[in-house]
Amino acid sequence: PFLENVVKHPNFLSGDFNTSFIDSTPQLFLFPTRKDRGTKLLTYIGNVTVNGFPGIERTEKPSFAKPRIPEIANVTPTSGTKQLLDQLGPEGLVKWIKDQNDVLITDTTMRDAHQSLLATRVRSHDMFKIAEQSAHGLHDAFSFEMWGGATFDVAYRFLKENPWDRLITLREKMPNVLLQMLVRGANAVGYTNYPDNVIREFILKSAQAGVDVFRIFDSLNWIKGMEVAIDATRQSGKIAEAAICYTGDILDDSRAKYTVQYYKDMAKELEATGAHILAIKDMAGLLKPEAAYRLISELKDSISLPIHLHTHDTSGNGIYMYSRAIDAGVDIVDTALGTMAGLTSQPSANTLYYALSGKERALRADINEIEKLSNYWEDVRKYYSDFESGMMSPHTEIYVHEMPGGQYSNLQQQAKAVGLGNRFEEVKDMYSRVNLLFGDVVKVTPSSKVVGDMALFMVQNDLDERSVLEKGKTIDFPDSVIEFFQGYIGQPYGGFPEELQKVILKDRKAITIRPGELLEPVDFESLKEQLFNKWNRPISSHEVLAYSLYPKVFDEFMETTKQFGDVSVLDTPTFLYGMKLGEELEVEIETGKTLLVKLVSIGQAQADGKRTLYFELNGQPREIDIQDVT
Ligand code: 3PY
Ligand code: ZN
Repeated sequence: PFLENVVKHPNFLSGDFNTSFIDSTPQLFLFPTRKDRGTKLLTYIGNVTVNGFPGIERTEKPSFAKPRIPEIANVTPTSGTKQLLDQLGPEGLVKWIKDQNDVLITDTTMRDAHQSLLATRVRSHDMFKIAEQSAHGLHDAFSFEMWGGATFDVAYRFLKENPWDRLITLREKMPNVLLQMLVRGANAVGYTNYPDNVIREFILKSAQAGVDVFRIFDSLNWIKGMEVAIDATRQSGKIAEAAICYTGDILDDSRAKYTVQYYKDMAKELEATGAHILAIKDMAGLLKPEAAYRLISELKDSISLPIHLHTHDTSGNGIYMYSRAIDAGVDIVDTALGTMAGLTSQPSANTLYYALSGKERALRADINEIEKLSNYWEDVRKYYSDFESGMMSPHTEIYVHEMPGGQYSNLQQQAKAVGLGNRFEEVKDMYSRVNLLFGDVVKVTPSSKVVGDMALFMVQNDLDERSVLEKGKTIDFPDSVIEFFQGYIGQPYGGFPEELQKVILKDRKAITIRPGELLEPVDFESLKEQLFNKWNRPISSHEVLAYSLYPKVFDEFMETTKQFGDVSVLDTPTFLYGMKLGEELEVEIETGKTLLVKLVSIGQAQADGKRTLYFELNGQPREIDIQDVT
């Protein structure tokens, strides 16, 4: 077990071989007894059973059908793009993409699809159960997008699991296809700018842990905000996919700011900056079919990079739009498995497969395998039904308000929280007005949040464009809006509207340089030491990075694991709903080690609000006291 622990140790996997981590990692020699782990898990289960899970309507644990898992032969999956990258290097892979005529897909099921449909709540447990099958069934895919964006902080914050473990395990189980992540440029996987050395270290460690393709964007399409991440990716020997966020409408002459020329100029600059692939990131699903045809055709004539197109199917036009982009020669498109596709998610791979039948450029895929993988996700999606957005049909109003797929339900929640739940129509309308007030900006995390915060603020305070300018000197604007106008998330194309900037900033200063140039580098060694002293155990470089990005979230995660242990081993219904009286279940706490848990009874609440839960753990009675806070 020692060797097994060592090779699974995050420092081993993160490439920190140089340090004497074995000597400095006493936990490798501590094999927690079943009792410790068992008690902690029972405490978690007891707590969810009594108090529920945040965001889940409290009902008794529903009965879910066992997810349909396709059977696969016990052989290594057919080699794919990962082997090509290893053999040919990034440049060779780029040449391979350009030399072949079929349409390639990136499967987003494990990242953007659930980020956009289920508030990013899909757990690693459910991904691991289908990972090997996905590697077999989708061996022809260009990549799996399965990391980055909001998945990093949601894993720690809400799922109480380590996102690095997700990456490392998926890498092991999916060795044949490229793994791809979304990086918000200088904001990494956060909402604020980080020091350059944090960005570099984050990319290096992500590359070592398994990421091959880094899709890098800036929330204002400000290339300066992307340069460090692009360079770090190249330095790591991985594929730098630089993204242009698509906004506005190139078919609408009255929207003169974001023209085809604007996109072509940016594409050329990104090519010169060292991008291997160009991504068009249509984060709100605004790109219309003929616009796609025109944009992709003109980009193909202007640059020599392969083009990778991303969209959200909110309007329902996704497949038609892809079809036109494919006619124009797009190389790769993002799709999700059918049962995790459509609406605010990506267009369906299954649908695209049939949409292209009879066309010259086909989707090279085994549709039967894709259908089987989709069946699995149809079953698993039911676990997370409380996190569905409630959108039932395509929404073409997206073309008017331009809100990114993932923001819609979020802003709806924010509106409810400040008492504007029944004025959401006004909030959406204000969102597009704020966009114009700000000078028509790119809206994607984190700039989209700034526009959303301002829209809520204006509706709440009965402000309009005129009163903001006239009374603004006496108004305290939301922090995110002030920081935006200070230049702390970068510089918008065309600059800030000056009069509004003065009103919002008052006597604060704005910067025009890269925020990263002003931020002190993080001293990782001393941070490691600090965290070691705080948590009284060795800290891996992954943990140091997690703390550098999200100090509070990381600390809370450490507290939770101290109390409950590793809850990622629980099946999702138990993780979200706890147990039913009399229920028995098996929890595999590590390969070959299973706990048998039965919930026997739940005692009455005592005067202090505590209840005793009576379990059987591997046949032995066990009592757990839980504070009832319902
Ligand atoms: C993210 O930044 O998480 C996004 O998905 C943006 O579209
Ligand atoms: Zn997206």
